[in-house]
Amino acid sequence: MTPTNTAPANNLDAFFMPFTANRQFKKNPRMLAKAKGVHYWTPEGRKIIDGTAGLWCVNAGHGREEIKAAIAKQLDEMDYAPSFQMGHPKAFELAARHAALLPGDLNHAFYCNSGSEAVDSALKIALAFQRARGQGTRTRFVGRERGYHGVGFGGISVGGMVNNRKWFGAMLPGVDHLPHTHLPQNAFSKGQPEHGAELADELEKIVGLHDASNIAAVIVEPCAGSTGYLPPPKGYLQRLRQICDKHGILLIFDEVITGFGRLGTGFAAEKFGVIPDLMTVAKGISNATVPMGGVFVRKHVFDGLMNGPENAIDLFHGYTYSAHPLACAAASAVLDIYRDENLFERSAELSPYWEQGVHSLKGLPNVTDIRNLGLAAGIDLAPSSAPGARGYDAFVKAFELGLMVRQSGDAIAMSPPLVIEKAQIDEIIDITAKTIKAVA
Ligand code: PXG
Ligand code: PLP
Repeated sequence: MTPTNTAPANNLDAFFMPFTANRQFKKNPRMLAKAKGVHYWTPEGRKIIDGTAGLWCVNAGHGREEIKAAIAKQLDEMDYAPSFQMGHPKAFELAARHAALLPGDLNHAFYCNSGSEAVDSALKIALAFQRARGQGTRTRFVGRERGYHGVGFGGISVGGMVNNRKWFGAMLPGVDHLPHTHLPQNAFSKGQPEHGAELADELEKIVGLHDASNIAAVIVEPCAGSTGYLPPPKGYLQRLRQICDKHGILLIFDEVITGFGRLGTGFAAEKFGVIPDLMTVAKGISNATVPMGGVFVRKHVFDGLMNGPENAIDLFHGYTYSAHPLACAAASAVLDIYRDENLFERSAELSPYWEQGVHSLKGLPNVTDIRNLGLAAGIDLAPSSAPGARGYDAFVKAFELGLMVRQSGDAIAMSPPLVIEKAQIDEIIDITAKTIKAVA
């Protein structure tokens, strides 16, 4: 049929919304029509403060003119170019800039279009690397309970969120999960919790069960985001790194949320002084203007894949839109903003104020835990009638009161744009307090 340009007015039916209760939403939609700085506006003109940087992604704030100009310029020059057996300058320039910015010898960049693609790419790079170095029996992966690694089959296999898994039987074979690190004795910790480093030792048990010669890689979020924000216990990531090194297992940090300034450093790897072998990123890489993801790879992994004949393809993997020129242009303009406005440092400077703000909510009805690290936080609420009901009510109430938060079960998470001002943090905390009281 020929497309018509007369869309039926107010018909919300056709859009199959992702991660949404479609019928419930369409009865009472929450629409966003405009965004600038740290605010959204509804179509009716109601102003909403963005407590979550969109979905943890608009780190430099909305409507950045510099990014718009860079995208427009690129679109004028060249809309699209393939990256298979050819290239365009912006991709190489961006990779060199990322390599310079990354800690340690994470100095090669593979590009894709989302965090989910980044995770699948990283898992495949890990397998290919192990095989290329003559250890092709290393095919197993280790993820972690309460981990979120996107929605590809690889990502849900290593991920640890039951609803994202239970509907989709066919997953990667050969995956084990470390225990999560959300311990009751750490409740209301400010920053990294004290207890739980020893949970990394569970990896030794998994090695004992399968033998290291069968394990390709471990993947964890250095600070778990989607399941309510779980900062790593002190010493945990260091221990994980040691055990991986001891057994020749690659360590993958999924920094889709923690990357690009969320923790007050460029990357969590820097913050914790732990360099993973592979790092996945997305979201803040392009400030969410053009979809983009990436896998940053350490020298030894890259070199390990360069061992075949020079005229042979090194990795049989890539996307039509790998290193899309518009995404590269956007990502480069975003790096200029991060640099010129010192946004990673700004995130670090604001964190104590943010920490004080979120922990001031302790003592409000049903608040059972508050966690923070960098410019993000998770607040657990006691369940009401059914699991997730109070969390959902809080999300809806906050939106009514003019604040965007994220809900995960009965936890709410917040991660404002790094350009947020102190007075706006006060506003976020104030509306959150009103929300929590309203859903008591
Ligand atoms: N890894 C991590 C650690 C993530 O947080 C992905 C992979 C997947 O990225 P894409 O771009 O494929 O969505 C993510 C994404 C939430 C929420 O509410 C979090 C994400 C996405 C949507 C919602 O916490 N994280
Ligand atoms: N911070 C970010 C985000 C960057 O992208 C860069 C360089 O690209 C730097 C810092 C370093 O800036 P300079 O090279 O001007 O010292």
